[in-house]
Amino acid sequence: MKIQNQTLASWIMQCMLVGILLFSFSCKPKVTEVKKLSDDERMEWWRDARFGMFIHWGAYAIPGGERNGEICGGGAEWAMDKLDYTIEDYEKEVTAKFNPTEFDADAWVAMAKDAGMKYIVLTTKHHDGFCLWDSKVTDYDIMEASPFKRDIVKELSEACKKGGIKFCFYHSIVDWHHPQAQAPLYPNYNAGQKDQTVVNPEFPKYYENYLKPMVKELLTNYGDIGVVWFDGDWIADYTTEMGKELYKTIREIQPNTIVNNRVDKGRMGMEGMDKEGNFAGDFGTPEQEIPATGIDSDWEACMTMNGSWGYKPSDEHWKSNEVLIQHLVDIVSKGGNFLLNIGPDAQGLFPPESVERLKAMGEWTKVNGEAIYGAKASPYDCPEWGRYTRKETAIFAHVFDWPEDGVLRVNSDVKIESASLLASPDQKLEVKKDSTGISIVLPESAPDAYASVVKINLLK
Ligand code: FHN
Repeated sequence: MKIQNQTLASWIMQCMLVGILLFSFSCKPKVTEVKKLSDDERMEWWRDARFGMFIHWGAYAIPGGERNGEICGGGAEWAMDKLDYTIEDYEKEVTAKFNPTEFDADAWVAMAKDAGMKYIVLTTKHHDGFCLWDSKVTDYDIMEASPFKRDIVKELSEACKKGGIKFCFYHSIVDWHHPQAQAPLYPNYNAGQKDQTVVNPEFPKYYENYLKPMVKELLTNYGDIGVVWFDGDWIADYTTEMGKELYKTIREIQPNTIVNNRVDKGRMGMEGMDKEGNFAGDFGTPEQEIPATGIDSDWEACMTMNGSWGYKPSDEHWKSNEVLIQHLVDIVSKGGNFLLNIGPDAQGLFPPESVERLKAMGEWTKVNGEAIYGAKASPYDCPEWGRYTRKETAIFAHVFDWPEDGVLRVNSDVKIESASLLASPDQKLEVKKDSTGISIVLPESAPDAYASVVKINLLK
């Protein structure tokens, strides 16, 4: 009987052990084997995408660049610095009131997709230090410091996944809220760290115990991250060693993630490309400007629709649809990507002016996307009538100025098999060759007011 009891007891123990094992396996998140890609393979989706949406969103949407009747110059996301909030004022008047109940991640993704954008870069933390995700590293986040208590990064990353858009995140190295990120002699939040000789001895602690763990958290809890987009690289406290280490850390967690060049110290100001030297980062980041000519490396021009990254209702200097569409073409013709910004309001809605522009870009990309996605830089100088982009078997002539005589003069090197407008692909256009060069006979009026695209199939 004793023996039988012992056998029964050990059998029960064994069953319990197996049960515990099975339970713990079923609770573990599925780990998918990640194949480490070569650099070209890793960059492929991004090089093909060409067009993405930048979203500058945070509690700064509440003041919208205005405080007590004063309007700040430049970007409204700098309100904390420019409108002289103390940290306490900002927490009370701004972050504690951030409750964007109209936020609908699926609607944002749908608008990006309809515009023809292939990826979204969201500001997870801007210079004001407020975090849009449920962070275990800080309480200064959407769950603890604001009444909203919804993890915005989770909602948007999931909506992106569902919608087939790459989710990417922006993260500021500068932090005007964290005590260790302030240069002690500069109570003005280390905003621009105007005197680069002043050293903040606390900054390495902020880097090690705050910035790095946050980046790790974002890379671990929100699925595949397309791009990590740093900003605030200019402060002297942040070093090239930190940048290189951060880059390595990111690639260790998600080997195929792409990282912008502001992770290191190589950026040449707003021009955005790397200085000579050994710097970490996968692409250059010209800001509010487009290089004059093509550049033989990866780059992405980021740009606002009006003059502000964050929501700023007083700024009515909206770029026209024509300018935005022609910027997209210009950038792709020079081998770059276009990251176009939206500054949602404090309720979580895109400003109507932005929605209107996104729609116009969507109408254009629906007809002419073939000349953008997967297209490469023009092999020729800019023609006077517009721009060229190219693919393996075709050249695309983007005509900004429709020729009055109805004849498009193209580069004399182009070996044309046939030509047609992307707006009416079944209608072949007449191609003429004479002593003056090669020309394509166009219909009387342009199918698109801003950029009509002629696809030139090349002779094999
Ligand atoms: O200071 C920021 C600015 O607010 C905005 O985020 C842009 C986007 O590229 N970057 C900074 C300046 O380089």
